[in-house]
Amino acid sequence: LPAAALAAAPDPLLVATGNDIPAHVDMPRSGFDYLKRDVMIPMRDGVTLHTVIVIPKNAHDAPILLTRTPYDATKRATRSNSPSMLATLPQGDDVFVAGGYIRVFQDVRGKYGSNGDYVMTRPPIGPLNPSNTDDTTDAWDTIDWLVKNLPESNGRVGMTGSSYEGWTVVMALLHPHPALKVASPESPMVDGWMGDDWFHYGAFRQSSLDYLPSQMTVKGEGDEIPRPGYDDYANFLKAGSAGEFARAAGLEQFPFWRRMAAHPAYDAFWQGQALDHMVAANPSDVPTLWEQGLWDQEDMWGAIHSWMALKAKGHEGNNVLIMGPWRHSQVNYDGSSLGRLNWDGDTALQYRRDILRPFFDQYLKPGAPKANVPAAFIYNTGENHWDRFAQWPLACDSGCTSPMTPLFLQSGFSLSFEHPAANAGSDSYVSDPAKPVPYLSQPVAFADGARWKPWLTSDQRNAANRPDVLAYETTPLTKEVRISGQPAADMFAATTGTDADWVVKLIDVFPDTVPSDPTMGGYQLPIAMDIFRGRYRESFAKPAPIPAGQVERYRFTLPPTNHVFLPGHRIMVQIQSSWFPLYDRNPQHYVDNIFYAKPADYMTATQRIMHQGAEASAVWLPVVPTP
Ligand code: PG9
Repeated sequence: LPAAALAAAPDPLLVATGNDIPAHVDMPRSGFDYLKRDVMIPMRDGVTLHTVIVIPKNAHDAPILLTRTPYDATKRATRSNSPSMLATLPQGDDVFVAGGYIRVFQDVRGKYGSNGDYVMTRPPIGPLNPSNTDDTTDAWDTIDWLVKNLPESNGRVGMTGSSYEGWTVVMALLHPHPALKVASPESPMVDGWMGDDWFHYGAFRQSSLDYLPSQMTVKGEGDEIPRPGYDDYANFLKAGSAGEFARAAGLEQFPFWRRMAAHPAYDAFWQGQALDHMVAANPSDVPTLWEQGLWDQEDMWGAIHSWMALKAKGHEGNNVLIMGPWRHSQVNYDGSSLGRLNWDGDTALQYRRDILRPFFDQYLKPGAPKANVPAAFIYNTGENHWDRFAQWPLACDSGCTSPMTPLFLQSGFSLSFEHPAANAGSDSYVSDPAKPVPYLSQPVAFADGARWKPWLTSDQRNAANRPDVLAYETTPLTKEVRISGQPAADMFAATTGTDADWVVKLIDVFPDTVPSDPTMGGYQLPIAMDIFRGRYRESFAKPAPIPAGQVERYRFTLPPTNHVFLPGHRIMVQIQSSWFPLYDRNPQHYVDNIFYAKPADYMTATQRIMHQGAEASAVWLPVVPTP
């Protein structure tokens, strides 16, 4: 066409006019088995929260399953862009899709599409939160809106979510809306200092640092911290303290980092947001499944301690403990294996199908049968099957059917149930902060999820052979040792320094020959391990230097387990004073705030572990008879 003709009557199929993005687009959704609605739900203070609602086509009288998330509601509700609701929602929602549930994801205040300010795991209204809203009120207001505005629903709501999303479930339980009929906090972040994401018994988890810029640089998804090299062992060693790494990465711009760095001890800041204490002080009637993995590398404190705290106050009736052979959040994925370990089928699906869904149905679908759910449903990682317990733990210090049994360290690096003789001595090692013990063999990058996720099951032989790791083991067992509860480390130890970390690992050593899988011969499988920062031996709130050269007692519980050490296996206990770079290094010379330790503060120390008479170091095992 001549230019003049085109100018006079532009052909839109030939000439670009206007905006290529139409003002309104409606993509065809015929063949979709669900509807998706995006809404902004108003909270009591006027702030609106972005909420994605996925409704099965032709739904009526359907229950609602709600997850409140800091991880992008739109993305959480879109595993794939598919006409099938099953393919669209996350893998772990499979059983709820099959059950005709309405699925709701909501961005927490201040994140992604929601308005308002974001506060990291915002503490409940009170001394640490002087406002009128928290994630308890936001959950309440959301549930209130959902039951009034979803004509397809039956007015009954269940909440679920893992980790941070699990924390939002626990927050909702502090003052639940009457329509919240059932809940499942999965690996909830409950106490960031004692044993969830930020610290373990006061030792700081440097792996969490990337989380800060990824969550708080922007409303959406931020970047992780750029690294000078691939190996985080080298990156963190070069930086010095965790505080120095954080400063160099620009984290001092984040208010949450400044709060955390100012509170290295378990003071009012951490105590004031420890939800296990709060749920027990303010127990709800909502039937609740408290779930965590037996090798949960991120939040292994929250669920078990909340459930134990509720149980101690007599609220077992509506609170159930679930522990599968899983890494963090694996409950929502395939649970057939973890690291080198293979289970009897997809244990995560078994749990979702046989316990989670029937339990939710019972409370959310009038007329549904009563679910067959025991007080505790825990995988037996030695015998490879689920156990159903009418009560748990089976062994503990008091009130259980079996007492705890000490497994004593002995001379000659052996371990046995006999009390060591009065003069059986001690062993020592030199802990050098310049050469800390790696938690995984180098090179190790926190960003390498394939190694991070199963790391708690990793073969401990690399550590066992280091001169700064003590390894004690039994002879091959002639009969099984069955444990079901929480092991406890009980160490009598001295250091030439004035502060020290103690890492204690309970390990199942496989026989040299494993016929079913020869490459597993001699595998050292961690069953329960943790780290304890020595300055907190008398008080978590008020640290104190360790008197150099003096034997002190260190007692701390290890993560829960339900395991059988089989005949032919050995039991091993390893002890070391660093676990790097996962945990920041203890300078081994007392400084007020380890975040700000200077290079000159890091000192070599000789650590002595006693195993004699009144100083009989042991790991106390929840040993139970063979049923
Ligand atoms: N473990 C993660 C987290 C929870 C809460 C605070 C910080 C991190 C998570 O997986 O959500």
